[in-house]
Amino acid sequence: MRKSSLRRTCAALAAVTSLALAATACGGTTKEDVGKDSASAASEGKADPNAELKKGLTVGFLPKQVNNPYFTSADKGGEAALKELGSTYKEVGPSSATDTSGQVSYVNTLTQQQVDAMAVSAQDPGALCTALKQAMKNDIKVVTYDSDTKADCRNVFVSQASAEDLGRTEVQLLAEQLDYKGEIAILSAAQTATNQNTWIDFMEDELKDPKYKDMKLVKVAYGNDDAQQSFQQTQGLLQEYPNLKGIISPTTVGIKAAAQYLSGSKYKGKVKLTGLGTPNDMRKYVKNGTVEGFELWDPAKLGELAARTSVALVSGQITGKEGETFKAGDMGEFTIGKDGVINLGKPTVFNAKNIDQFDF
Ligand code: RAM
Repeated sequence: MRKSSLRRTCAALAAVTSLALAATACGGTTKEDVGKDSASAASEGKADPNAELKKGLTVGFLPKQVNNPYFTSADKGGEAALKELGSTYKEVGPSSATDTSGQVSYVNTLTQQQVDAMAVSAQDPGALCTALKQAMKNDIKVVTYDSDTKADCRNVFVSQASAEDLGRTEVQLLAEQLDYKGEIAILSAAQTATNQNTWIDFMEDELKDPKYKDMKLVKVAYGNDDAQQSFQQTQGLLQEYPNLKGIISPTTVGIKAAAQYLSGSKYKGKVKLTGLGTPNDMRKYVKNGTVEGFELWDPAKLGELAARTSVALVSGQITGKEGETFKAGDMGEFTIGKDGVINLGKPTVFNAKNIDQFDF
């Protein structure tokens, strides 16, 4: 048996049996080894940009939440790219965006199944680390997309756009809509979500600029990427803060539920709403005057880039180090930035003028 297959069989054993049993069977894989930092594994070897892309690979997608239309689009993009590249796609994942232990089990499942790479959108920055390091230790490439873990717990993070740009522009969009005045709130996803929390940090920083001195962030509420909870949180915000003038919801599930609530209430058009939404979810709320403008990237392109990055890693074209470049098919060339982050590009701002040009 090749060393790598032996290691991967051991990973499978460790994931399905007790660690002690796996340690015996695999000649000394100890609990300590399992928890060890695998950052070196992440950047092991030298990148060969001319290496041929491997075929016949299996890449597992593990979104934050499987029944979220945003991830359905993202993962479909991944599936189409893998098919084109002659590899196999599979998707596993929890149905709730707050099931972190479920996500850990799914990482272990993919490790047991000895996939070649996994693309993961993390519900929590740290909770998946041990399981992801175990996967990397066993020659499985780990890409995070959409929502990152810690940098040493994956090879590369495929980011939708610069987190700083996203956070700051959402505040700018809302400020223009409410003329730089009034109380505002944020309706986020899960309290642990790495992506939303990073954007919120930049929103809070942006609000420190004196030009926002007449705007006040009164609350960050969490709808857990659940339609009903997000709807109720919006209702709660307006009851608690009757002078609320605007809401930023940096989640496709949250912004849709908030728009639905506002649209059927006396606040329609008066309380401004922006954030991150899909044009297909938000079209009717733009047309009926509930929402003026919001932004997003194309989720399918994000999934496609995650798939192409996974295959480039397994093929040795990249290892995850800053400065490495690779060609992602028709998407063009990408360069790995600081901390192993690849940016998809700039988001699009949607409003009544352009929304009909988009279908996702
Ligand atoms: C939701 C999820 C996802 C986020 C989008 C904007 O679908 O929270 O992680 O990127 O919104």
